[in-house]
Amino acid sequence: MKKTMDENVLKENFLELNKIYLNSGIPLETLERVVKKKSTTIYWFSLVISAAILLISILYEYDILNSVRYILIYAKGVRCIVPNNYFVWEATRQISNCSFCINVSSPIILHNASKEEFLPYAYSSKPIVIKNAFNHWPAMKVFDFNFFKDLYYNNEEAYRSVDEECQFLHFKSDFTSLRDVFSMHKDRISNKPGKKSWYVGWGNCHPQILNKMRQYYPKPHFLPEDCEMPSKEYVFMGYGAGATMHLDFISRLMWQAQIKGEKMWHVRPAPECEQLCKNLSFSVDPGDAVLLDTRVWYHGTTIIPGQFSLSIQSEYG
Ligand SMILES: *[C@@H]1O[C@H](CO)[C@@H](O)[C@H](O)[C@H]1NC(C)=O
Ligand SMILES: *[C@@H]1O[C@H](CO)[C@@H](O)[C@H](O)[C@H]1NC(C)=O
Ligand SMILES: *[C@@H]1O[C@H](CO)[C@@H](O)[C@H](O)[C@H]1NC(C)=O
Ligand SMILES: *[C@@H]1O[C@H](CO)[C@@H](O)[C@H](O)[C@H]1NC(C)=O
Ligand SMILES: O=C(O)CCC(=O)C(=O)O
Ligand SMILES: [Fe+2]
Repeated sequence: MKKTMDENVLKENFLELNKIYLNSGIPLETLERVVKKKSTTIYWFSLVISAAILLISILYEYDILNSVRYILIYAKGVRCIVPNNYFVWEATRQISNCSFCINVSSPIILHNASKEEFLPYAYSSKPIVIKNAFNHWPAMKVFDFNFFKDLYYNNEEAYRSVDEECQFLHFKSDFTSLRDVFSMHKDRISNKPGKKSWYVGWGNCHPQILNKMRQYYPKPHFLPEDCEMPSKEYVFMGYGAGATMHLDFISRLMWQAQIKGEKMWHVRPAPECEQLCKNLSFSVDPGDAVLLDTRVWYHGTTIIPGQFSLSIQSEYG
C-alpha cells in the first residue's frame, strides 16, 4: 500500500524519530545543547537529521517503522513517551509572529461565563480563567485519589490502554506507570512529612474508564455548541512541584477543570516573543476553568504547599 508524504506524514515521522531518539536513552539535554549550538555543529546536525528523515520516510513506505517502534518500546520497557519536547517542537513548529501574546499581561478573568459570554474569546489563544465554572459538577465532591484508584483497580486492560495508546506523564516523580502510582504507600499518597512528593498526569482513553468518569461531569457548559468531546481526557494529580515547563504537541485548544487544591500556573511565550511579550503567573481555585493554547504558550504548574491538586483536562476546537 502506497502512502504519500504530505505535511502530516512528515510530522508523524518527526514524532517517530523522536520516540526512537528518546528510546535510545540519550538525554534530551544533549540534543538541546546541539540544537542551540551555532555554525558547524548545527550544520552537521542538520545533515544527520535530513538523513534520518530520509531513512524514516523509506521505512514508512514499508511500514517497518511501526514494528521497530513496538520492538523498542517493549525491549526498553519505555511505555509512554512524551512527544512534546524541545526536539519535535523545534523541528515542526512555525516561528510565531507573536500576535497571540502581544499586550497580554494577565489572563482574561470571566465569572461562570455562559456560551454567549465565552464565544468572543473561545478561539483567541489568550489565557483565560473562568471562576466558579464547575462548582456544580458532582466530580467536585466525588473525585479524589481513591476514586481513580478504584476505577483502574484490577482492570489490566485499562492500565494497558494508558501504557500503550494513551500517555503517562511522571514529571519529576519516580513512577514509570499508573500502576506504580496506585500502588504507592498510603503515607506517600497523603504526602505525610518525610515522604517524597509526587505529581503525575495521564490520558484516559479506555472507553469504559472514560464512560465512568464522565458520569460525574458534562461537557463544560461554556464551550461552543459544535465542539465535540474527544476520546481522551487527562487527569493531573499530586503535590508540590507540579508539571515542568513544556509545550503540548496537540492539535486543538485545551480546557482544564481545577477540581481540588489551589494551583499556580506559570506561562511564558515562545523564545522569539520574549522581547515583545511577558511571562504570566496566576492561581486557580477548585471550581475554576483554565483555557490555554498549550501549543504556543509554554506552561508549568506548582501546587500550593500542603495541598493536594486534582484536575481534569481535555481538548476542544
Ligand atoms: C500572525 O499569525 C496569525 C496566525 O498564526 C495570523 O492569524 C495573523 O494574521 C498574523 N498577524 C500578522 C500581523 O501577520
Ligand atoms: C497592543 O496595544 C497597543 C496599544 O493599546 C495597540 O496599538 C496594538 O494594536 C495592540 N497590539 C495587538 C497585537 O493587540
Ligand atoms: C454556572 O453556570 C451554570 C450553567 O449556567 C449553572 O448551572 C451553575 O449553577 C453556575 N454556577 C455558579 C456557581 O453560579
Ligand atoms: C520568563 O521566564 C523564563 C523562565 O521561565 C526566564 O528565563 C525569563 O527571564 C523570564 N522573562 C521575564 C521577562 O521575566
Ligand atoms: O495541570 C498541570 O499540572 C499541567 C497541565 C498541562 O500540562 C496542560 O494543561 O497541558
Ligand atoms: Fe501541557
